[in-house]
Amino acid sequence: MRKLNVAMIGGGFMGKAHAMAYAAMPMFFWPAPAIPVRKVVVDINQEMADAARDRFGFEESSSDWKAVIARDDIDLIDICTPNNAHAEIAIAAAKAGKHIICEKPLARTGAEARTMLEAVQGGKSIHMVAFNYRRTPAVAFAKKLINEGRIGEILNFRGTYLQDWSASPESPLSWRFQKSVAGSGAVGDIGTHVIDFARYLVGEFAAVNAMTKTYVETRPKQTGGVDKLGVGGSEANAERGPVDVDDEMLTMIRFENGAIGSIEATRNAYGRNNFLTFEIHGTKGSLAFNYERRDELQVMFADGPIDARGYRTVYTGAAHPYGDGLWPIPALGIGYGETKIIECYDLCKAIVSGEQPSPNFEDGYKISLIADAILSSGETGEWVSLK
Ligand code: 4PW
Repeated sequence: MRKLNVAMIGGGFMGKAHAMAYAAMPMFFWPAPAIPVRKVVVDINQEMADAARDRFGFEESSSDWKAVIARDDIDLIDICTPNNAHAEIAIAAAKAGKHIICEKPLARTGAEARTMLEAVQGGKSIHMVAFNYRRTPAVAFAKKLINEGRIGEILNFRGTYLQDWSASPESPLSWRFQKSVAGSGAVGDIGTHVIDFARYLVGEFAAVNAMTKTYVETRPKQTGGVDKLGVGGSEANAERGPVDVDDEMLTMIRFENGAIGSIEATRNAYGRNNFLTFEIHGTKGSLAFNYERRDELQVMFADGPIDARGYRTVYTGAAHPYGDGLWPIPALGIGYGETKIIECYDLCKAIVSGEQPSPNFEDGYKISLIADAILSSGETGEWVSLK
């Protein structure tokens, strides 16, 4: 069975998710399309790289990503760094002819994303952006129902991504709140996941009209490099630094196919943990999904009996997308880990077949352009065209 030697750059929170997926994928999807080998993990210094090697089961560790990309025995470069490092690493990996998976968002801006797309165009690299949530079986099932016409023509899309891990003003000033590193705040960090849902399920954006807002103007400077997502990470009475990104986005959408919609995303929503949702209404029915209840898809087909109208819950299992590799009984529980395992499965299939997966760098570029448009509209209050 083909083996794929993986070099993972970045051993933090997303590195853990990706490393777990490389180890577990063949256990779920057997025979696996290929066996990922956790060959080298790279981090910002050798001590952190050694710790990631030991923790995540890699054979080697390094603090020199350029040397690792130059190795002939590496097949796949996995970028799990903060956003400001994505472009340089991905462009070098493309030039070296490596396959690439890059964490989302692809880049800090559309212009930066374009340089990454141009680097892979015309080459043989398989490239993917890790918008993992579309691979939740319930979301993939929604896509199947839409493709089959089960809800008819889509009229509208309503998406949210609400979290509260940074609602406290004492949540540290991590890289996610620094424009030079992240590119933007809620828009790029979590809004892009909903944009990916909307493009995947409804279609291309024609225009957006948005509001953006920063609620917390300063945060305590973070101690240490680890991205704690709001829990701890800063000393009591630490010096505070300025926040120069958005905490909230709220946008209207015109889709190219005539549908309309909205997206709201913020990390300042006390009471909401990972409240990633969509609701789609069509001419023959509706679909609704809430990631916090990710085994479930709410479906309503308008041709049902009038005295039984309403949403009903479908629990995903063996009869649904990816069901042949996951758990045998519906509602046994799909987790964040399973979405990354499925992502790894589809990436390995793509590398073996040579067929580009989605979302790839072109999707990542289009999503970055939409994020730019939302930020621009948030400044002007005007509609911004994507055409
Ligand atoms: O991509 C997002 C991250 O930036 C994830 O969906 C969750 O929110 C987990 O961490 C952050």
